[in-house]
This record gives sequence, structure tokens and C-alpha cells, in this order.
Amino acid sequence: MDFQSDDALSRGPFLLIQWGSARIKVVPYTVTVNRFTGRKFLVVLAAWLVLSLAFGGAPIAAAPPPPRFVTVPNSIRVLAVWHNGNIVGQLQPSETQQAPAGDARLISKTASAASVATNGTLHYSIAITNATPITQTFQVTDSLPAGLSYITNTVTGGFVYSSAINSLITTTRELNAFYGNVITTTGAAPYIEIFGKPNVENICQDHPFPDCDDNAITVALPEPFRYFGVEYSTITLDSNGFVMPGSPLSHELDTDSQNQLLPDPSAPNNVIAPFWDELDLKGTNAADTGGGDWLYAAVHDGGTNADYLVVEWHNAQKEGDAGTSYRFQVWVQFQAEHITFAYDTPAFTGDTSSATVGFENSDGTLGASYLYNGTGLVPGAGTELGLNAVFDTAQLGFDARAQHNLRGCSSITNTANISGASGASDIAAASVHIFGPCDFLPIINR
Ligand SMILES: [Ca+2]
Ligand SMILES: [Ca+2]
Ligand SMILES: [Ca+2]
Repeated sequence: MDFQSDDALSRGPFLLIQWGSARIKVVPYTVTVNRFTGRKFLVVLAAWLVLSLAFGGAPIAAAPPPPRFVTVPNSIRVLAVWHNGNIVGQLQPSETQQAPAGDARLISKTASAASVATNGTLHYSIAITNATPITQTFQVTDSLPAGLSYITNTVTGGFVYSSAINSLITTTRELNAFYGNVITTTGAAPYIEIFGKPNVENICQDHPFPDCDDNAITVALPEPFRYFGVEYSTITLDSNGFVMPGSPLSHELDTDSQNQLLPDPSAPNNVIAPFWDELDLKGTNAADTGGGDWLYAAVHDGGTNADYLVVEWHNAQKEGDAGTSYRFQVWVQFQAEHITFAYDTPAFTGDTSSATVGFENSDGTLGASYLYNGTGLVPGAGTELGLNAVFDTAQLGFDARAQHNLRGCSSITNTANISGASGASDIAAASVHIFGPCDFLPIINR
């Protein structure tokens, strides 16, 4: 595939006029005209005609587009290297990061301020998300604590205030099950090889991987990304055609060569798989029979104007089959929840009947497979796929007035409880400090 190096001349829109070896760059200039026949317009038009005549009809070329794709110097650091689920290289445990269990909360609650004066008004917001693979019915109860009084006619999202129990309650509500799929996406970065480009790490060759088979590498990124709503600054790359946000548990990668129908709660979890199969790359041992390279780089993509980690499997070989070759990438956008797969033309020389294309969350309960062991769709040559995770949510809210209790420094903690017919439950609390007399006492008395 074509690769354009960075060209300072190509930044920003402009016209490029070329005559022989001479080039004139015309940058945009905005002229305000009150009417179409305004004097300024005529001046610009006259200048344009003079220029055109002077160049004798020389072609006036539109500016080339900004570079679609540039590998950039980066500060990606290796934290650990793995073989068959065991660490075989350096490890900086304080910097590794594991995915939290239950990475999507059912309910969360926020107050409009961290502190408020007596008689001040607070707005409470409550968000409920169905992060389960089944439809859930919910009821929310928010009992107001002492010092907090509901302000009439401020409920939103289905809350009802009951003065008898001084609480906000909902009727029973229903939220749809989580839905996920892998979709053909437009506008995502295409497959452009990073193999052979500057600033690219060739993983098999640069680490103690004599066989480069069933290996993984955990790296710290210069910028974080999000996955299932969780922010990560580390990611693990596995040679068998997938990545995992965060760092794996010990032995979690023991079975990394055995692709799963995603989601699957068995290890490994948090798998994002552009093409998970029993791959065998070319290691540092000259006698290694595997084939292909495995690479990563930080990339700036001019097309989407964003920065990414790109991981590439370049002519990767299937274990025991020297006639196969697979070329694909995963793009992880920094500072966003946006992960896409890109496939070369052709993407696969060899069969695709034992691979998984898909994704799952940190406990393997949510996700989707686009392809699994021949069932589903084979990614088309030159296409891009995106991860799509849809959660049904509800938003509730109300206003309340805070009163200091006069018995000393106080904070009010307001708690919302959610209970579901399917057994799901959760609690969220928001604490607010109420300014009162104690805030003006000597600090020793606090
Ligand atoms: Ca799994
Ligand atoms: Ca393998
Ligand atoms: Ca190998």
C-alpha cells in the first residue's frame, strides 16, 4: 500500500501554482464583501486574472490532501513480555493495570456541587445502565437524608416524590439487554502497512521470542484509551491475533492459542480480536519455521485527524502451514473509545475456518463475534470493521435544598438504590459538604 511521508508543505488547505521549477503557495484569504459587486471582490478577481494570464494557463493544482498516515516517534514502554501465560521478560508491576471486575456499573449518581452553603440548592443526577446480557426490570428508590429537602416539581426521568416516606421512587421500568456487534464502518483508518516504516517496533525481533509463537507483550501507552467505559493506559498484544486492554492475570494467557466464540467467560478475557487463530510468527531463532512479522507503532492519521496505537500482523503464518499469510491491523484511538480493525487486499491467503473476529468485556459476559470457526462473515479485503456496544440507559434527576444540621461540620450523603426483578441491584451515593458554623471555627476544633 502507498505511504506518504510527512510534508510540511501539505499542511492546511491552499492552492499550489507550479511553473517550471517555481512554485507559489496561495493560502486562503477571507475577504468581506457586502454585495457580489463589492469593490474588494473585484480587486481579488482582477488579481486572479492577472495571475492566470501571467502563468499562461499553467495548471493550477489543488493542494494534496494532508498525510493520511504517519508513524510518529513515541514513548510506548514495554512493561512485560509473556510466553504461554508466563512472564519471561521485564515487569514493572506497579505500572500494570488489570481490568476491573464488572466494568460497567448499573447505576451511578452525581451531585451538582461538592459543597454548598446552607439553604443552597443541589441537583442530583442518576444514571442507570443495563450492563447485562438480559432485559432487566428496575425500580429506583432515593430516600432523602436529614438535612435535604425535595424541591417540588423538579423530578425528571420518571421519578415521583412521596412525602410519606420522604423519598424519590420510580415505577418498575424496563431496560433492554446489552447488544453488541462488529460492523462495517466508514471513515475509519484503512489498512496501510507500518511494516518497514520508521518508529515501528518489530516485536518478534526486538524481544526474547526465539519462536514468536504464543507470545504476548504488555506496553504502557503515551495516552489512555477507553474500552467498555473504562480508561486504560496499558494494553497487552498477543501474537495469536488479538489485544487485551490492561495486563493479564498470571496464566490467563495459557490458552491464548485457542480462539473462543466471544463473549466467553473463560480466560483470556477482555479480548479484542481482528483475527484470533493459532498463528506462528518468525522468531529470532534462524531455525524457526513460523512466518511473518508482528509490529506496533504510534500513528497520526490525517484522515481522521487522530492519534492511534496500531498493531499489525504482517504476512503472519498459521501454525504448521507455511503456505498461509494473513495481513490485518487493530487501531486503538487515544483519548477515545474507538477501536477498529483494518484488512489488507488480500487479507488472507489461507483458510479462515478456525478464527475468531470479535470482542468481549473484562469478564467475558458481553461482546460479539463477527466470525467464529467458519460461522459468520469473513472480513472483506480492504475493509474496516468497528466494535459496536449498545447499552440501554435511563436518566433520572431532582433538585433538593440543603440545610446545615447545626450540630457541627456536616456532609450529606444521598443514596439511590436500584433493585431488579432479575436479581440485579446496585447502590450509588453522592456526598456534599454543607457549609455551617463550624467552617468558621479554629481549625483545631474540626
Ligand atoms: Ca474470554
Ligand atoms: Ca500460536
Ligand atoms: Ca515461530
